[in-house]
Amino acid sequence: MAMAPRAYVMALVLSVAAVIHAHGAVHKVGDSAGWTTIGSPDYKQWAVTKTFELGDVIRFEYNPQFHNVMRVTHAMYRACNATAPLATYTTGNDSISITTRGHHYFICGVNGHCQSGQRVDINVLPTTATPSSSPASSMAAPTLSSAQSPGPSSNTAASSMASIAKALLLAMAILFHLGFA
Ligand SMILES: [Cu+2]
Repeated sequence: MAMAPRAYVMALVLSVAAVIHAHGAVHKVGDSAGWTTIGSPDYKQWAVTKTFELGDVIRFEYNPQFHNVMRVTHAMYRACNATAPLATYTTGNDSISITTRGHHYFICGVNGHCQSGQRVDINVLPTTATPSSSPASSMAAPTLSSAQSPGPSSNTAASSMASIAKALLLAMAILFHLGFA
C-alpha cells in the first residue's frame, strides 16, 4: 500500500467531487426564460439538451400570480389535464428533487398555458453514468411508474447530505492518516 500521498489526495478529491456532482445538479427549467408562456419557450428542446440524474433538482422560477407547477401523470401531461395533479407547487421558486428514474411530467395548471406549450417532461434515464462506484449511487431506487409517484421527498436531500458528509469524513480520515491535518 505504498501509494503516494498525492495520488491518495487526488483520488479523494475526485471521489468527493463525484459524490457531490451525482446529487447536486440544479436544472432551471427554461434556463434564463424560466417557467412562462412569454416567448413560448420550447421546453421539449430544453429538456433534451440536459442530462438528468437521480438526486438532481429541477427548479421552476416564475411569477406565481400567473403560473404554477403541477406534477402529473403521462396521460394528464398529454391531455393537459390539471384537474387531479399528483402535486402542486405555487411559490414561484420551486425546487423539486428527482428521486426516481423514468419520466417526470410537469405542466402549468393555469387555463390554456399547458396547451400553449408550458409543460415539460423530465426523463431520468435508466442508466446514468457515474464515474465512482460510491454506495450512494447504488442505493438509489431503481424504477418508477409515472402513474403513482409521490411528490418530491426530503429523503434524497437527506441521503445526499449523508453521502457528502460520509465523503468528507473519509477525506478527513485520510488526511489525518497522512499527517496533513
Ligand atoms: Cu402558466
